[in-house]
Amino acid sequence: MTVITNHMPTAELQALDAAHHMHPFTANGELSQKGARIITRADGVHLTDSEGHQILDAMAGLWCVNIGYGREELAEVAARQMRELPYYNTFFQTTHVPAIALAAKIAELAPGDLNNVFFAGSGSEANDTNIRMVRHYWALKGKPSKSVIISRKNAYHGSSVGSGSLGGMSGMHAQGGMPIPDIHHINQPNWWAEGGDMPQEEFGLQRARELEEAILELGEDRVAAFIAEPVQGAGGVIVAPDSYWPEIQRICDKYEILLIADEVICGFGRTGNWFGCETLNIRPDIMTIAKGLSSGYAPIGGSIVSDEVASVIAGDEFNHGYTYSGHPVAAAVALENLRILEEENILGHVRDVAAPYLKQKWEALTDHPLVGEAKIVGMMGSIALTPNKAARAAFASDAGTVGYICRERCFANNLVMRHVGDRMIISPPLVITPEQIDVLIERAVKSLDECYAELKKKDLLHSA
Ligand code: PXG
Repeated sequence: MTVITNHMPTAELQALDAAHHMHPFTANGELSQKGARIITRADGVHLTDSEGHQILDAMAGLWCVNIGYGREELAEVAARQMRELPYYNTFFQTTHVPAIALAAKIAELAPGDLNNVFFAGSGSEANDTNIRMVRHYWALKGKPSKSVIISRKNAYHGSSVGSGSLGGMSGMHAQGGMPIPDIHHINQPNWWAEGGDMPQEEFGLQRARELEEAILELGEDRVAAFIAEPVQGAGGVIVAPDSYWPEIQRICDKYEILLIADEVICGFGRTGNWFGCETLNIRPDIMTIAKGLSSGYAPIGGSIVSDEVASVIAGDEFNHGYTYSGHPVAAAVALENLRILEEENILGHVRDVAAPYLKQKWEALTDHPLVGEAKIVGMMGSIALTPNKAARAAFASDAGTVGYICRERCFANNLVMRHVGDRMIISPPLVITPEQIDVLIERAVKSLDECYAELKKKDLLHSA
């Protein structure tokens, strides 16, 4: 038997990892040469690696550790639930207390008539549920031809065959036979990269109206739903111009189109409200949730469904569900996470303290010679790196070359700040303090300076 402790030398752990562990979204051959960084502990907003480095995690894990690491209460709740009822299903006319309590709590927090929860184990699973649910909804309403779901290029909705098809990541579609039929993608509202000479608000309207054009082109009788993240996360924290969402809402209202807000990143305080659609004034029929629901302490996701849609679905057996739908341990952990978010007024901390402070510091990064635009909503932000701000130019090098260099500098400076192409993104734990934000910004500036120097040295400061 292989016994692994934190005291095993890093190189040996890396060798075992390289020999047996296939990493997601990774060129594993390349990684095995280099060796993965091994994270051993975490507390608050800090990670510790096997070499003892203290790293400020400005990504909250993978956009999920909203309450920060190391909350003992969640560990205790999990242990208690495992002793009492580690598992039972919710399929055959049974239920259990954690699933009941969590569904009721989510219904209380969700806006409008979003009062019904279908649980899943992840965001991907929840979006698979959504694909089947909206199509089944229209079939039950006597309109089975309404099966097309409209989504956006550069959206991320998960990695299963269904949710990956909903997403608009061309690199994913190129592998493994995606997308599935009847998914249609329109352009994203990314003004910095795609807006050309158009004023931002006009561009926002134009991109929203692509939804209307698609509905008219496909035929209203073919379209089931439109799905979008309130703020695109994995696509690079793309914040739509202000004109975009009101127009999208108008179009969904005008045509018989269900609106699915993918709140997997935006939900549970990330934008300063419980849900991103409250921040952006969107009225969805379904919301996808995961990540911040449990602050990542246990895998759980779900779909929050309007009374109208749920009542139609209730008219028939919905042949769908997962072994771990509403898993009692995950549900108990999520419930405790929501209690902490609520009782410690963490959303208030975001709105009144952390987000205004971070916004001011983040937007000041545009003073740096490499930084074009800075975007931020609540506690998710991005900066676009550019060789020429006035022209909003992309680099001549392959997209992501510069972003990767910057990310490597950040890692070396004990900061987790990710890159998506040549945009740098952050999504720190919501509990981050102003002092910790100062450290985040200090390390980001140092990394940008070092990146700039490296680009000069390597002669990479050219526009495409
Ligand atoms: N919707 C959105 C908006 C997401 O961001 C999912 C659905 C899928 O959730 P699961 O739990 O199945 O992963 C996500 C996940 C990245 C990255 O590189 C982002 C996600 C996942 C993995 C990597 O930023 N988001």
